[in-house]
Amino acid sequence: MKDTIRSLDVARIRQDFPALNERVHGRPLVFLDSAASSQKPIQVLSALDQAYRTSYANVHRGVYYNSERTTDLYDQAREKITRFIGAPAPENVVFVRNATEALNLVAYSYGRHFLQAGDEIVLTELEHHANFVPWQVLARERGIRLKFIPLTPQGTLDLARLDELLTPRVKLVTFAHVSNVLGTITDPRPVIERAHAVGAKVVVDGCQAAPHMPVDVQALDCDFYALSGHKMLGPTGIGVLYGKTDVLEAMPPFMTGGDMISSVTFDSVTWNEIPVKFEAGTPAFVEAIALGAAVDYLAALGMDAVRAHEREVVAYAIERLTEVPGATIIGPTDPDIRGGALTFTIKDIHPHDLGTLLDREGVAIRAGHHCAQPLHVRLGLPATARASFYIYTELREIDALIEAIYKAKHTLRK
Ligand code: 7TS
Repeated sequence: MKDTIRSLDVARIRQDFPALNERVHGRPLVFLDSAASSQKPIQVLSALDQAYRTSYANVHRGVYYNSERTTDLYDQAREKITRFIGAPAPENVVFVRNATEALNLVAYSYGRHFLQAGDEIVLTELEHHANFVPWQVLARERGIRLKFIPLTPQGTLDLARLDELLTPRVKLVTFAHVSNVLGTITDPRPVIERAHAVGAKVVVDGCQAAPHMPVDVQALDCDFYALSGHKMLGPTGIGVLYGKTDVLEAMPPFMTGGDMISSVTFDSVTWNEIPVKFEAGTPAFVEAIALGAAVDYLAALGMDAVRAHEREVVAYAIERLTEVPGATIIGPTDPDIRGGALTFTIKDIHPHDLGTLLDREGVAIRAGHHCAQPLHVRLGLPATARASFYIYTELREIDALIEAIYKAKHTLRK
């Protein structure tokens, strides 16, 4: 057993997360499901509380003090997120509900405007449904062909196949920066360069990357980058679509209504400027302000330190899980090329049974297909178990996981 982590002061961090002190079934909570959604620090909880409790008013509407103050806080939040992901300007940061909405926005607005029958979209075998189904629906509707970057036996993308997939018909390439199942980190730069060389636009699903490692969308040179606030200490109901200026400007709106217009007459309408063109209706401004507090928290820790901590936790989890008879890790076992979502199976124990037995010990993991059914078909597994880690995960929690797995094996006599 190890008890020191150099990169983050985890004991100190845990004091900021009240939900981690909860007990479940009379036992201390061991929360290992941060890939589904992270816990929230008091800084984010109090940003929400403050925004509702003091000077609450709708944004972009009133000429009175409270509305102007809330609008300022909302604009500041957009600026914080702009800096956090290395976007050139706030106009490149579109607020949406979550990564699912960000990806649908691209599929509906960009996809339906710029792609046509005979075009091709390249995606990968490891996508979350949020970055799969919108393209599948678009492809069926428009007669577009979907092509998939296959997996290597290690669970990385087989990029040796990219050149043969990247024909001049390919108009869009999309992939997860980090897989929510395999944990695989794909270095986006070479894929983006090669996609751009055939004139394709690139959409990166950064839902499992932005919370866990430094991201610089300008250095990546991607056309779009999608993320969810709730996975990175922020509240639910707020996410981000980053887009390059020329691409966002060329796209028609996704949804229409208030705020996103410049002027409306009985027979004409003109659109507002980006990013507001894509933000119809009252935005989730309180949640955006709280997401600003979340990225402040992460930036203060330093995203290099966040990544280093998770690398250490996942390396330890791999080491410990490998000792368990009948355990199989699904995905790369090299901690340098994987994030902190560790998927596994235990021989002869259904992942749901395992999840239920672990829950009795206070250990929360996820079981199922993790919204990646095509990937599970490819892996030949109906379901898997997944433990996922974050800035507050301690090595003793990995020990608790392993102990609970042994106990489950004993209970089921496996
Ligand atoms: N993309 C990836 C890679 C994801 O992991 C998820 C959510 C999404 C997109 C969609 O995010 P949402 O906030 O719009 O739902 N992944 C998971 C998960 O692994 N377990 O629960 C949600």
